[in-house]
Amino acid sequence: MTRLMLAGTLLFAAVLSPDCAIAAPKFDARPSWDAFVKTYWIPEKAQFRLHKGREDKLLDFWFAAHAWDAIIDASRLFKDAKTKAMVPAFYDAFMKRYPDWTKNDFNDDILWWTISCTRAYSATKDNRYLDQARTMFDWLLEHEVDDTLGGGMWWKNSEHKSKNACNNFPAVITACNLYRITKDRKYLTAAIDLYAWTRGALFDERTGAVYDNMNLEKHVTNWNFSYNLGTFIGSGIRLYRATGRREYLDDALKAADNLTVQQSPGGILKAGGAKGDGGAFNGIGVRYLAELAATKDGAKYRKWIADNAASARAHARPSDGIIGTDWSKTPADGDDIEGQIANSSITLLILAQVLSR
Ligand code: 7K2
Repeated sequence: MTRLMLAGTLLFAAVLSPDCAIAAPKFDARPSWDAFVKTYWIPEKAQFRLHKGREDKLLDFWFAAHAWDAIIDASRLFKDAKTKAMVPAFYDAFMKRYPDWTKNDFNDDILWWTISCTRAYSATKDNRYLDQARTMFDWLLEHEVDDTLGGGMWWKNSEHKSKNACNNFPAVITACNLYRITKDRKYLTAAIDLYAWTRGALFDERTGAVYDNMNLEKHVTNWNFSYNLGTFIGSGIRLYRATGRREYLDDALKAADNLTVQQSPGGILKAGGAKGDGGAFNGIGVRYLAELAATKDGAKYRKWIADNAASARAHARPSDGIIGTDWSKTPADGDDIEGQIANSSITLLILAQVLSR
């Protein structure tokens, strides 16, 4: 073969398969988002239902925060008027349901919402979201952080019996977001202190696992959930950005390895719960892994996100396009896929599209 012939063959190959040779194909989450909205959104209530085809239960306090996060993501990605209008509509309807968040015993629940409020503020610049995030977070700092056990924030405001990963890392994320927006250093100090205590109490440096909580007897419950890995990653990324200290990034990378290797046999994340709280965990894990994957240091996780999203979408239920808790198994028509589960899956697809651009 002459050199000219070889060049011609290569050129021909590139023209034939430009996607493979040059860029990965773009992932389109829109049809899956539309299926999710069609199945779970109740327009008259501007909220999501818990069960397909029923209106007796809406997504509750903490599931609603993650659903609002998905709305915020979708509005930024798709940019259409209908999706954008869902951001304030959902918030207003939620505030009618729960006007006073301090009535909720779970500090984690309040913190999922303070995170979402800072995100909604960044997306819309509507000050009500920022004011609400600050008011609630300042209240938590004042009443729920103390030196018992050496530091950290209590899990519940109705009783002080344990300090948990599920509230402390969301507190770090909120504090970092508030610091970025307001430049008030009290938030950075709070983030550094809360992270230091919780990392010391609950992070396993050897395996990258993030344990669940420490109780008053200093007993550590060593469950290692994807949502806690996620918020630990989100905390590390933010503190690395705010301080430039590499150790925060190294922590995040270790937890990301735990999530994408130990928690992902065969490369696909282990299924979340088939009902209840566990159904929301994987969406949270993926949210912060995707943030890491969007950075140069975390680029190696892009393939995991793309693979998981492709597998999840390939296992959408043919009758309604809804994706269940197991991203390698197609749900049956009779399966009751709760809204927080479908929301976890659509979150993965939306973030995969964001990363594929
Ligand atoms: O024990 C805590 C937490 O540390 C643990 O990870 C999970 C495991 O269970 C509880 S958190 C459960 C509450 C979360 N907030 C909303 C409440 O309705 C919910 O019961 O599942």
